[in-house]
This record gives sequence, structure tokens and C-alpha cells, in this order.
Amino acid sequence: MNESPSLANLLKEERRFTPPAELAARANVTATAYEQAENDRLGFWATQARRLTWGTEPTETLDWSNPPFAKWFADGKLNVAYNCVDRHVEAGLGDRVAIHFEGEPGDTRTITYADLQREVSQAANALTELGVTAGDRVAIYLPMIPETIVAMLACARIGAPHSVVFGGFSADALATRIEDADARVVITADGGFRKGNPSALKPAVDEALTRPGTERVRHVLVVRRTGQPDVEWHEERDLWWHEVVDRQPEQHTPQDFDAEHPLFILYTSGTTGKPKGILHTTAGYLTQVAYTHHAVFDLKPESDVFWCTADVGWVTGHSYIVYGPLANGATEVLYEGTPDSPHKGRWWEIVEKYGVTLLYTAPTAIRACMKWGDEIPAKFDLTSLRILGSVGEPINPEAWVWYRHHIGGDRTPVVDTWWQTETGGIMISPLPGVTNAKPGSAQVPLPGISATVVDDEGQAVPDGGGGYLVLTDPWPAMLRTIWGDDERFRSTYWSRFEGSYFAGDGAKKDEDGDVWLLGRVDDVMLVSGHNISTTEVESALVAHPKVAEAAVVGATDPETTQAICAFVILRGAVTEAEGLTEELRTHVAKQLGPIAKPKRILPVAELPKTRSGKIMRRLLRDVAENRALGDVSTLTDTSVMDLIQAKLPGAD
Ligand code: 6R9
Repeated sequence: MNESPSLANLLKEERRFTPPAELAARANVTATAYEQAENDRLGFWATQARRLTWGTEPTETLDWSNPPFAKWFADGKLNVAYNCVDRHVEAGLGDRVAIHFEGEPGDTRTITYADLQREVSQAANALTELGVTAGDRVAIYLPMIPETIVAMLACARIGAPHSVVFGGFSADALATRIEDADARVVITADGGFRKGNPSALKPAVDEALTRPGTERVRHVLVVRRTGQPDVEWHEERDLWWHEVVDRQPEQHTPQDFDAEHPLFILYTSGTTGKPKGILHTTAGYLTQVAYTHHAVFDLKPESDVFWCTADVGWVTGHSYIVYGPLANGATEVLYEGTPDSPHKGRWWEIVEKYGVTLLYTAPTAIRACMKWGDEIPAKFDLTSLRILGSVGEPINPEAWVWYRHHIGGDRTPVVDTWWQTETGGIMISPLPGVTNAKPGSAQVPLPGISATVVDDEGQAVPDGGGGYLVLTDPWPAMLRTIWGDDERFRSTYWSRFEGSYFAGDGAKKDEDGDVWLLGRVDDVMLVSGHNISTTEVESALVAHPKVAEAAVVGATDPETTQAICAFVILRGAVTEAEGLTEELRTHVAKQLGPIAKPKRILPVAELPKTRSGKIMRRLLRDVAENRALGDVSTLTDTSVMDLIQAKLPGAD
């Protein structure tokens, strides 16, 4: 990308939404936080660290003497599970609901903080009995059930870093992750429920453990969730969770760990090479996830009901289902299944049932709901909602406005939160009681976070310019390294721009200095000498009333270097009438200018996505360039690609 011109500024979005006066008046965080952090960034984070209960208070904030290896609060000690559970019980909040669990088949459990304390203590005792000690890695391969949270907190309690692997990943993906982390115990379940059926998990573990490199796994702890018959059993190795955990004492004394003790490893697939084990540590991580959850969602723990719909196997689940909300003593919903099972209103039914006030989801889910039709959420009482969040991809302005209107009843601020597995917590986001929101923009770095947009030479671009998003100062929840590969950590994130963290995302700054994320740099297209972001063309397509979702890629083209090729999902009742693709091409040209007019538009039924809902443009590029498909192992549903390829001959 070295000599290519900066991203063109194509999209014009003029809509603005001010914070509701009442919310602004009672907001946890006001505009002064920016000033405080600006004046004394480290002092600001030292203050935030006081949200936690420490065994030994830290006297130093940041040690950056050996960049890019940061140490935060290095001489402090604490226990993460104590902070997420026990201290709330000690404060007299044992009866507060921590988790409203809603299983896909409709079974429910209500777990208070006192219940959670007992369960986490028992699980910690069980792991200790199995020989797990501080520093040992534990792989967790579970559905979205309370035991997943309990298992993670139990690991944290005894200082055993966990590595959660998506329940949807294959035996191969699981084996690679077990091997790389050198895990000693795997926690799994017989299965989970998905789209109305039990779906087995244990067979993938059995298969993974036949692969070389996984021999050091001593035990597999199996939660009984579906009750499927004929679970294969290895007598020496396998143990039922209920047999081992339920008989344990309900007390467990948490031990304090160093602030920089490893908390978890989470693998990100990346586009090439073997998955990167992103390492997060104890106190800096917990400080930032607790602070951001408090600030961005304006959490009032005594009255709010928070619901993050992410899978626990994604970083969003780690930070905003487990560690952030529980450190803050929140009440939250945990839902096992998919949004459309058994019907397309399931999520809204859950919001109504539990009186959810704060909802955090991904653009892909919002666009799916747009596709299913406005009448579905309209059937439910969603008036409890007061703040809506978005994460995972740029949210197209049209989807943002739909979310605010159809889900938020035009009352709720929408917070578009930019961050990564690597950043650990939210980095760029509006504050719901402060920021005048712009649909489609994550807008401003949070207090205490330093981010900017630079050009190819690493110079900050002026307002109105485009380039690459970088983080210019270390932050508490930053990854500490790639597990076992310091050199890859350095070269991946810290070598492109001297002294700054390169996030890998294209971005622009508008005239007010607000940041707009424009997708992964690898996805940026080069068309007749202009860099064009896939995000902007996708947003223009989604702004057309007939389009629910769009994925845009640049396909090699002899005349223009790359040609814009768009895959679109049409809204509910719209059919593929003649002239539709032409209408859409013209619409994009009108919105963004002729340079952005797609050469080809292909209506499809589904798009290839990862488990966290990100569109895998790389596979669409393979299709558009008539190549064999690359690695599909992190795709949710591989049949999607067959459907798309089957449509190709009739394209254009
Ligand atoms: C939390 C998470 C990170 C990548 C990131 C960027 C994209 C996430 C976004 C967003 C625009 C947002 N991304 N949030 N892009 N606006 N609000 O998603 O972590 O799975 O590691 O992905 O996701 O491209 O670099 P992760």
C-alpha cells in the first residue's frame, strides 16, 4: 500500500443526534473526563484502577521502559474472580442477579452473585483437585451456558490462563489452539442447542485430542447440557463436570496475583499464517474493561439490565459478558441460541421479558433484523432500552438509524464502539451522555486513549484526510504479546509506524476531527488510482431501500487495477427483478460519485461470515477472481460459499 493515495472521502453523512437531556444530566461520565485524562493520562488510569479491589495497591502506573512490552500497575496484586464476584457479595449484594440465563429451548436459570460465588469456588476447587495450578493453561470449548462463565472465572481465580475456543470451530482449529497454548485441561460439554437441535461438541474434542501436540492434556471436564446419548468416554481422561464440581466445598480462598499475571489467551485468525494467541494480563485489562463498561454503557448497576449478544468465544464476550459487567456488579442476560430460533422475534422477546436496558450487538445482527422486516421488533415492548451499542464492523449509517428508530424507539443513544481482540477493551466510541452522535462514525477516542489517523509516512492527517488508524500511547488493556512469539508481536503491530501501534484498519477524520473506520487495510480497493473503502460502498448500497446487506470487494481488472464487485442481500419481500442491479449501480454512483460505481452486482441469499459476524471478503475476492477458495475453517457455515458460487454464471 506504500505509494497508493489516501482514502478518498466519499461518504457524506449529515444526520446528528444529541444525547437525551435526562440521560446527559445523570450520566456516569461527562465531558470533564476528557480534560482530566488529557491533563494527566496516567493519573487518570491510576484513578480508574481504584474501581478494583486490590490485595496490594500499585504504586506505579505504567512501565514503558522496554517498548512495545508494557507493564501496568506492575507492583499491585489482586484476584480477578474476587473482583468480579466475592466483593459484591461482601458488599451485601449477594442477592442481586448476576446472570439471567435463557437457554435456546426456553429453559432458564437465575444466578445471583451469591450463587456465582459458590459455583466459581466449587469449580476452582475442582480444577485444583485435577492438578491445575497457577500458570497452567486451560482450554474452554463450551456453548453459551452459565458454566462457561463459571469456568472462566474459576480459571482466573486460581491464576490458570484460559483459552476459550468458539464452540463452532472444528476439531482441527481446536487442536491447533490446544497445542499452541500447551493446555493441560479441556472444559467442554456434551453439546449445546442451536436452531432447535442439540449440536454435539464432545466428538470434536475427542478428535482434536488424537492430533499430535495435544498429548499433554490430562483431563477433559464435560458439562452435561443436552443429555445426548452415547457420549464417547475415555475413562482415564474424561470426567463429568457435575460429578467433580458439585461435590466440592463451596468455599475457596482466592489468592492475589501480580498485576501482569497472564489472565487469558484468545486466538485471532488473521488472514494468513497460524492463528495469533493474543495474551491479556490481569489488572490493566480489568481496569479498562470495567471503566469502559461503566462509561460507554453508563451502567447503573442497581437498575440496569445489560445484554451483550456476543459469543463468549469472541473477545466481546470476554470483556463485555464476563469481566467488565461482573467487575461492575451488573445484572446481565446470557442467551444460548440464535436470534431466529424458534422465531425471528426471539431477541426482542428476551428484551421485553427481562426488561433489558442496555443492549450490545453487532452490525451483522442489526442488518439481519432489517432484512427480516420492521414489523417483527414492533410486536414487542422495547421501551426498557436506554442505550444501544454496536461492535465488530463499521456500522452502515442506514443500519445505525434503523437500530435507533426500530429498536431504540428514537430515544436511545447508539454507541458505535471500535476495538479489537488486541486492544482488550473499547478504545474509540461516543459517550452516550456527552457526544453528539453521527451515524456510522465511532467518533472519538475514550478518555485516556490516544488514537489518530496517519498517512503512509506516519504523519497525522489533517481533519478531512484519510489513512491508517494508529494508537499512539500504550493503554491498560493492551495485548502484552503474542503467546510464545514476541517477535511476531513486534513485527505485526509495532513495525509499520515508528512508536505507534498499527491496528490494520483504514480510517478517515472528518472536518470535526471525528474518526470513521473504513474496514481492514487489506480490504481497501484501488480503482483507477483511487483508494476506495469497501465500507463506504457497502454503506451506500445499504442506504438503498431494497438492500439489507452488502459486501464489496476489489477484483483484479486489466483496465482499472481493481474493479468494484458487490454481493448484496435484498430486503424481506424484494425480488430480483430485471434492472435491479443497474438501479443499484446508479444509486451508488449518485451517492459516492462515478468512481465508486460497482462494475458487478450479484444478489445472494447469504454472505460468508466468521462467528463474530465479520464478512470474509477474502473468500468473496476468491469468487470474484474465479480462484479456488482459501482457508474456510473460521467460517460459520461453509454451504454459503456453494450457494454464492452456484449463482456466478448468471452474474451481471
Ligand atoms: C471487538 C472486535 C477487530 C476488528 C477491527 C475492525 C473491526 C470492530 C468496529 C470495527 C469499525 C467498529 N471493528 N469494531 N470496525 N467500527 N465499531 O471486533 O474484535 O474480532 O478482534 O476484530 O473489527 O476492523 O480491527 P476483533
